[in-house]
Amino acid sequence: MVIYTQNDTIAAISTPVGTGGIGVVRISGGEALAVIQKIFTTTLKEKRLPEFEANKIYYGWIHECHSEGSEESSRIHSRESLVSLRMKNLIDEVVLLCFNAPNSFTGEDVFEIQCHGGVNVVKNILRLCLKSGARMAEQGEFSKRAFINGKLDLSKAEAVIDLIHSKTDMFSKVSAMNLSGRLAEKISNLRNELMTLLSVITAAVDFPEEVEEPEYAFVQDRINFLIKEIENILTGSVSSNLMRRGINVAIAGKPNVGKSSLFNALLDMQRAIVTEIPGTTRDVIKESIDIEGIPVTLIDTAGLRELNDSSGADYIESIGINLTKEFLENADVVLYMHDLTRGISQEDIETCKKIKNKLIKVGSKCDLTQDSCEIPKQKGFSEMRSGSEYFSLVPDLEEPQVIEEITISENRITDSQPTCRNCIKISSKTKAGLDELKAAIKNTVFSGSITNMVDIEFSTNLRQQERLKTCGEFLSKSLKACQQGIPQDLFSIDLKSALICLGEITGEVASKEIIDNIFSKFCIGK
Ligand SMILES: Nc1nc2c(ncn2[C@@H]2O[C@H](COP(=O)(O)OP(=O)(O)O)[C@@H](O)[C@H]2O)c(=O)[nH]1
Ligand SMILES: [Mg+2]
Repeated sequence: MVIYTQNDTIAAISTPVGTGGIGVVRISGGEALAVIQKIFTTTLKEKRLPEFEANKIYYGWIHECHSEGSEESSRIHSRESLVSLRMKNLIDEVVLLCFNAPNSFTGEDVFEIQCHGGVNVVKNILRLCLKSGARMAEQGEFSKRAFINGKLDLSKAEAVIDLIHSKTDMFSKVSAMNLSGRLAEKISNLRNELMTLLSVITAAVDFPEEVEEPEYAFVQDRINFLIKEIENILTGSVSSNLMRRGINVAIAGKPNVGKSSLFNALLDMQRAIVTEIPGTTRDVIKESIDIEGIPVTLIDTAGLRELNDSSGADYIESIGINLTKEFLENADVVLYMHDLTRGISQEDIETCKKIKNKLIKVGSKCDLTQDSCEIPKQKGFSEMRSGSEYFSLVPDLEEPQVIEEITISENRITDSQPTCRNCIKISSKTKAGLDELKAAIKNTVFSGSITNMVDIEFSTNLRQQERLKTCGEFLSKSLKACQQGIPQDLFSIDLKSALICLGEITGEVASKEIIDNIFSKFCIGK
C-alpha cells in the first residue's frame, strides 16, 4: 500500500486533457522548485540552474530531465553538452508562473506550467514532473492542502465544486457569492454570537461568586435570534438543491400531438425528427436546457398508443412506448400534450390521472384553432381558415405561397371537441404560450412557494443543510429548557453541540472523513 504524506510534492494536469489553446500542469510542495529546476530553462543556452522570483511569470522551455546519477548525466562532461542534450530533448515552449509559500493557492511553493494544449504535451510534462521528484496528486489534493493551510474554508471549497458543476447562470452566480465568503461570513457571525452567549453562561457557572448568571429572558432572546437566522439561511435550500440537481421534464402524449416539435421549440434547435407520420419518435431523446434558472433535462418520448401487433413492424415502437412509461414514472414534471384540433380523449384523461401532481397539461397547435390561444402577431402568416377539408398556412406575401398542408379529417375542428379547460395552450410553430409553459414548469417545481429564485440569500448543499438543521434542533432544545427555567449549565451542553455544527460547515471543526469526502468530489489537478 502506498502511504502518501502531506509533505510530498504533488503534480497534476489541471486542465481537461484534450486539444486546446493551453494546458496547465501544476506542482505544489517543498520540492517544487527542485522539480522545476530539473525540467525548465529560461533560455536554451542557460548553463546554470534557474532561480525564480515569486509572483513572476517566466518564459522558457521544458526539456527532458537529466537527474544526477542517471545514464545521461554520466555522459555529460561539460555544460556545453548539457545544453546540446536539452536541445535534443525539448518538450515544449512554455510560460511558468511562480508562487512562493505561503502566498499561493495551496499555501505551499507552487509552479504552474502553461504549455501548448495538446494531449501528449501535457502528459509528457506531467511525466517529467513525476520523474523529477513529484508524485501524482490525488483528487482535490491541491484544494485540500489549501484548506489545511488555512487558505480556503470548507464552505468556499464546496462553492468551488458548485461553480465547476453549475449548469445555469443563476447557480453560477450564487456559487460565486459563496466563494467570495458570503456563507462563511454569515456562519462565522453566528458562531461568534453563540460563543459569546456560551462564555457568559460558562463564566457564571465556573465563577458563581464573581460573575452573575445571565437573565433567562436575555438567553431566550439570543437563542431565538440564532434560530431565526438559521431558518433564514435554510429558506433557500429547496432552490439550492434544485439548482444543483436539476430536474427531468418529460414530454408525453399520443403520437403526432407535437411532442418533438415542442422539444425542438424549447431547445431552439431542430434536435428531434418531426414528421406528420405517427410513431416517428421511437427512442427517448434527452437534452439539457436552462428554464428560468433551473437546469432541466428535457425528454422527448415515443407517442403513447395501443399497438395491435407489438411483434411485427410495431416492435421497435412498442419498446419505445415501454421506455416512455418508465421515464414518465421517474420524471419530476410531465408535460402531457393533446392536440387542440383533436381535443382531449378519455384515454388522455386516464393517463393524466396516473401522472397526478407532477402533471402540466399542454394543448398543442393552438395556431390551428380559432379561439384558443393568443397568438403573437407573426409577420407573414395570415389568419387561419377553418371548416375546409384542407387547411393552408398562407404567408402574407405578395404572391401567396402554400407553406404546409395539413389534412383534416371530418369535423376535426368543431365546437363540440372535448377541450381541456386548464391546459396551457401552445404553438411550437409560432412559439405562442411557451413563456407561460416555462413559468408553469417553474411553479410546479416550487409548488408556488418560491416565486423568484434570484431572491435566495444563501445557497447551501445537503451537507450544510443537514448541519444547519441539527444546529437548529440543539438550539430549539436549549430554548425549551431555558423557557422551563432549567439550570443554565445543563442546557449549555446543547448550545455547545449547536456550536460544533456551525464549525463543521466552515471546517473549524470537521472530521477527516468529512474533509476527505468533500475533496474527493474535486477532479485531479484541482
Ligand atoms: N400548425 C402546427 N403544426 C404542428 C405544431 N406542432 C407540431 N405540428 C405538426 O404536427 C405533426 C407532428 O409533430 P411531431 O412534433 O412530430 O409530433 P409527435 O409525434 O408528438 O412528436 C408535424 O407535421 C408537425 O409539423 C404546431 O404548433 N402547429
Ligand atoms: Mg415525436
